[in-house]
Amino acid sequence: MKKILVTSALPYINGVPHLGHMVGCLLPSDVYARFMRMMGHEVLYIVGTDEHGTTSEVGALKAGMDVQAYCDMNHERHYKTYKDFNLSFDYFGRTSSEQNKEITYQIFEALDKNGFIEEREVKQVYSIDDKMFLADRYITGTCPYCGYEKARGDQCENCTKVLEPTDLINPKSSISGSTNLEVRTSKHLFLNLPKIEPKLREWLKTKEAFWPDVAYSIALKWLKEGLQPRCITRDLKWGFNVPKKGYEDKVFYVWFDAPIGYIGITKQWSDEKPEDRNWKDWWFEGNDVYYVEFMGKDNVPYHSITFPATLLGTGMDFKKVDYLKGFSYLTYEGGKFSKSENRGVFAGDAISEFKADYWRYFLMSNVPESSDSSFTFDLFSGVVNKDLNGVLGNFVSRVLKMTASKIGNTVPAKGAFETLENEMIKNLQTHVDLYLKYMNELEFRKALAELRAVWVEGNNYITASEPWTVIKEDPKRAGAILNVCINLIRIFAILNFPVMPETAENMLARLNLKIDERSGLKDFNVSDEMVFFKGGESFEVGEALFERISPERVEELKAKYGSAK
Ligand code: B3M
Ligand code: ZN
Repeated sequence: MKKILVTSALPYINGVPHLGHMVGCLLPSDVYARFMRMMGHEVLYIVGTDEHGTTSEVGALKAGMDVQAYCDMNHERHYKTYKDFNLSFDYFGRTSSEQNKEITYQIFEALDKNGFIEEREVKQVYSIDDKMFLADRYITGTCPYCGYEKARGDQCENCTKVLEPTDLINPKSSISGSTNLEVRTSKHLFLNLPKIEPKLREWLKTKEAFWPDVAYSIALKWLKEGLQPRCITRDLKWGFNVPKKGYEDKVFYVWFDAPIGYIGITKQWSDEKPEDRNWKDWWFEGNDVYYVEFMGKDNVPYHSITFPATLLGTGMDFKKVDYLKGFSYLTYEGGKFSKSENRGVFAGDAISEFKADYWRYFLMSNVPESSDSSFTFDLFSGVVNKDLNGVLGNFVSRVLKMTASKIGNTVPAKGAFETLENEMIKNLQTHVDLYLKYMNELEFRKALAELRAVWVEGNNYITASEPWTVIKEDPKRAGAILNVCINLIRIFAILNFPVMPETAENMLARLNLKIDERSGLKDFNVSDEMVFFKGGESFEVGEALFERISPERVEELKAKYGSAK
């Protein structure tokens, strides 16, 4: 048994999560956490809201609310959305918590003591019309590196290059659109990344063989381009005040305290039950902890360079990421999701249309692992109708209905396995082994293809064994075939659980069973599992597992959520 720490990029408090956010970190982190629990490991899965920075100040201003109240309200909204998607985090915390403040201060003080913090005069963009310093994301302009015209002052989302606001060509305020900007000078604190670089390179080298390409290559690209000292303070009100003389009026930059938030949230979790939880067990001297982080590729530089450098600079033995899973993007009907243009399916809407598992399955089987992937309602309905209804749902209802009508609502007696069964079990074990292997390796697309192949084996088996014909001549053998099929329903449910927890529980409930979340997949052996039901156990047929999506419904959905431009 291993201790596995799982974190997902912490969503910005004022953002409205869409399917791209779900698939680009949150869902895969949940699938992985569930999977690892079912493999018998001790998992701690941490998520929460990223609350500081100008975006929150601006959001609160627009909502006419105090920033704290605005964040409280939105924290609840995020929490509800992720619960609706059945994310199984152990704690959903906040980067603005007292715990995070305490740890952020400790880390800052250690960095300062070790000589990694330096003071510099900086030029900052002040918006005369908005009467405020425009931080980072609130300045847009042309990226000096790739020419992308809508680059933000903190990062160009086109080439992923991290920027300083003053790098932008033709900058304007994205709050008011004003170009009436001027550059003012003030003193700020910088994290001296070049000074930490030797330690960082040494650490990063140990990841080369393990990290997926998307993540490692971004980290490497950053190092090649040369690290610069990074400004970690801002002239804002909402944030942790900087505990250093002369800087009390400034706050830490959101990207300084946000990743520390993983630690702060772990402490929130442990403070709730200090008698049996200790955040330090997960974050210090963590040779017994395997730490996996999930995020979109634009987050990779912060998690592969700045955050590890921050931790390394403290000289304390903080746990650092062991495996960094970075994702590309999900497109919506060939374009981008956009709240302002009302294009795309946002997480709350998604749940109002279909239950979480429809989305979970579609998104996980199309997760943008090595390149961007697309969401369209045509693709979505195809997958729901073909895989979920045609293969999985069809198998379950066919088997249970047939058994109920021909035999009754009890599982028929088990019989001796014949060649058909032995062949099927062999094939199934092959797919199961691959499924477990790919899940272990975080190769989700491949894993989901194997999961589907598992269901297909069930359908092939029932087609080949023809219990509806056999029953006329040999009811005992037909019963034995249906016994195998009902055992398969249980097996499928267990295998489905990390991806489709609700469906799995629904399938098991028909068989009067519950899922074993804490080790159900450990040493999963198909032959052993195939003899779980001996016969005589009662079951219920239940409703269809999934609804089919008609072409008319697809058109309605496209019209409702916007289609490609
Ligand atoms: N909130 C950025 C994002 O949502 C940021 C992640 C923080 S992770 C510590 O893309
Ligand atoms: Zn660019």
